[in-house]
Amino acid sequence: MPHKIILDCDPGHDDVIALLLAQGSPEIELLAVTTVVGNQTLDKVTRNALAVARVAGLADVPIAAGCPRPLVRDIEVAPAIHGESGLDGPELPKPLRDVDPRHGVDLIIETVMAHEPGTVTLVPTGGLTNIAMAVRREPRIAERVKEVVLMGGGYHTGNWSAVAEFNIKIDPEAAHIVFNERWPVVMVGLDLTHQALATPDVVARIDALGTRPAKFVVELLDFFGRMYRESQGFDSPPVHDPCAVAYVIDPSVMTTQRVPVDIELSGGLTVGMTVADFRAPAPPECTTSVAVQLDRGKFWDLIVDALERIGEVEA
Ligand code: PIR
Ligand code: CA
Repeated sequence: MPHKIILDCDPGHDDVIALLLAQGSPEIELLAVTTVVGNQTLDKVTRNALAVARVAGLADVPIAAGCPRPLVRDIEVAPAIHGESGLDGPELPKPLRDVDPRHGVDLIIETVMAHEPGTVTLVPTGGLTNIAMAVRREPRIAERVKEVVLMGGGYHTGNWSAVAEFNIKIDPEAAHIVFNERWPVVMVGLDLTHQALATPDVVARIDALGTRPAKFVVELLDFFGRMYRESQGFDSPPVHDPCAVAYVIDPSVMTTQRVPVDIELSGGLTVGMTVADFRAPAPPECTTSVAVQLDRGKFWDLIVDALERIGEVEA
């Protein structure tokens, strides 16, 4: 039985790779894609999702737009990393399909409630606004969702401040809601994703596939890599978001540790910090865990295999 997931994203270069990984993996049944303000404004990231659906040959999965701004804070986007479009680099095809008329938050709730309890995994790869709104609007999803496997946070490092990661920092109140719910949360944070560097050998493997979707990924990584080099001094760019999907496909792709995690909301220097308490043992009521160590070989094999399965897609 494949794992049913809802991908809640803000595409975004690495969000696109997460989408392709989900689409090309038989272990995953993609039930819905929802978008949220983050790397760029909601209209831009939603347009990107629709365009990428065409690149990936994603036909029947609904794509719905969610929240256009964070719960409390002002909008903060990331053009220095993802460009003005949110997906600068490759030429984007005109979308072939329309956005689903439902609100993204409603689509999340409807989808979770329509499936058996304990069978749907939420995979957020952007800010947590939609997920927080969904669980406030329909609290029963907290028991129904199997788990929340999110890309965000970091217990030793930040990228949007010294101690905060972008997805958490842009909507810390939403993150606070999500991390304090009863559902299990697996935090796939920067500690893990900074091990998923798209080094030249990896890019060459993807390039060698020769298909249109693979070329699209290579062009994404080219732009993303340049931005990461210029603005953060990385030799190769970390592909954050597919790490969360990879965990759902095969949890043995990384090690995790069960530790309490909470979100800083009021610190002068530390707003959006994911405060992880590594003092053992974790109390029995602890529902959060953090990703620690990536099996790089397994991870890149999953990406290459998925692209291979997607194969050639008609333009
Ligand atoms: C990546 C992101 C935002 C800012 C930077 N500097 C890098 C996006 C990615 O899409 C990912 O989901 C997360 N936010 C990593 O912080
Ligand atoms: Ca993202």
